[in-house]
Amino acid sequence: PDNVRVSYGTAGFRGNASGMEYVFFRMGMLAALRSKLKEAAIGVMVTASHNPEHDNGVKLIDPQGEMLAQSWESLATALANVTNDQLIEQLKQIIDSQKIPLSNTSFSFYCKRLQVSNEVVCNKTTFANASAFGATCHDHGLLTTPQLHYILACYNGGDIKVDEEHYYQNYASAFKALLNVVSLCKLNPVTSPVTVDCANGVGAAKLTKLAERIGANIIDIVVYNDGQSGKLNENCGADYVKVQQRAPAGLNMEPFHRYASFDGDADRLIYYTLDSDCNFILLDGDKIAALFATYIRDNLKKVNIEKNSVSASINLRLGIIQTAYANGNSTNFLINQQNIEIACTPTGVKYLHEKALTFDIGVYFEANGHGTVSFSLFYLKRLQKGESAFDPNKSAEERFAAKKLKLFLDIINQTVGDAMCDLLAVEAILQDKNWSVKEWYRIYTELPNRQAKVQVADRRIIETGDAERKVILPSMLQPAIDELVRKYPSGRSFVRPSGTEDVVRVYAEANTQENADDLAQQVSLAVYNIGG
Ligand code: G16
Repeated sequence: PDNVRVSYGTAGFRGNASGMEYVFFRMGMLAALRSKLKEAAIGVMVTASHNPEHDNGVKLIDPQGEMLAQSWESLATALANVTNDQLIEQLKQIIDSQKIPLSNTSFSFYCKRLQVSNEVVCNKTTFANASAFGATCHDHGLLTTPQLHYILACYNGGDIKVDEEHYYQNYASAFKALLNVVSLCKLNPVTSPVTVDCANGVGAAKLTKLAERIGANIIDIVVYNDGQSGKLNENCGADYVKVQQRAPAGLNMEPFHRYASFDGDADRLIYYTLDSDCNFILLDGDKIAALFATYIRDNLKKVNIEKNSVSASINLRLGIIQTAYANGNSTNFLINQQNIEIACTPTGVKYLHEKALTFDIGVYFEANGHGTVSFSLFYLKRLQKGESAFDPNKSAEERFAAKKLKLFLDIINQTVGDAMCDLLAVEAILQDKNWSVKEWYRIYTELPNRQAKVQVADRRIIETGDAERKVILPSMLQPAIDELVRKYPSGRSFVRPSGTEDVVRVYAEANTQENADDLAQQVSLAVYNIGG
């Protein structure tokens, strides 16, 4: 349409489903071209993730299950925005500039659908590829986003028969194996259930299947918001719970029970509970990252991997990657009390993932619950040595810790943040540590914080730097924020244009909830006054 410009944002294209057909159609073409270039299958994920039901979205997945290379995001944006008259010319430009061998044949890609009103666009996507570029299309039907990443990575890794069942079998057995080890070779039933709000999305049916493969005697999962009645992501789901800092509508909570929420496509996970005074306690991506990283670090200490290294001079680097949304107290806790290295990137798991790969063990989580862990090959090799039963230099404790680390690695979906795998990982760690949710949330206390959204005339006038912690343009905005922040003890605030919604996001934290709310409101007002 005239005057409409779309862009490949934080996680692909998003918008009202009714106006997105041409974007899907063209992304189908681009996926086929990328498939020819990479000589591998490319994923096409149809979802608007945490956005409301009337929205839809599309993103491409690269061969190893990673996000589309950033250099291709601008090609995607250009292709999506040309007029029909310019389309062929634009495709030719992409083919020439990327030196795409059009004669390459037999490359397939995966396509899936998630939300209502996707059938038509999805079919167009596959049709475009099949007819215009000769690609073979595999429609995997309804999957969570991380499942598609996983299946694609396995397929391109040579397992051409991989399917959804393979995913369940893989993670169910990894979870059972880890529990088997942590409970000293006998399968302990998990003592208390975990209630999971699935945001009325695809995760409900998938989590039920995964739980069935694990067995009710081992994990007790109660699915809430399974899509039978409520609307997708409406008053429920990880984004709602995190931003509103309250339970999904209609959920009657009990103190110290474990609750979790997925988002609509099940790539985000957060936990929450009530304390004895019925205060709402959130255990978000920061707390999950802290749990994972300290668990890995503590077991690494026991394995004493360095002693077993071929070269004692090579150290394993463990790091946590956060964004500006990470709570100030989580960063303090990790750096000052746990002595764990921290890195900060802009919002978008693609940035965190990239940074995580620079560590041997990169634990990355956005505060919104989107994250996973990446492990280097070097780490894997060290672990294999560490768990070897035949090395007389190792104690039983060392081998035991190495075994746990190896099995923990197996329940992680390294391709992308995966709510189901992350849930299994949290449950396994709590089981191993014999922790209730209470011990977990007490590892540090969050600074009170507030997130807000502001609608302005054009959010693209805001440009940020320093991993989105500072506003560069408009130039008068950052001094205004700095002045407001100075008024509040432990105050911190930043603003950034969203890459998935037409809003400017505002984050504020301070010593009290009242001050955090106040600061968020003042900064929102400054954004509105300057942005119009
Ligand atoms: C996507 C991205 C996340 C990002 C979120 C919000 O999540 O994958 O990395 O944090 O959007 O982005 P923004 O603040 O730019 O709107 P999802 O779960 O919607 O795919």
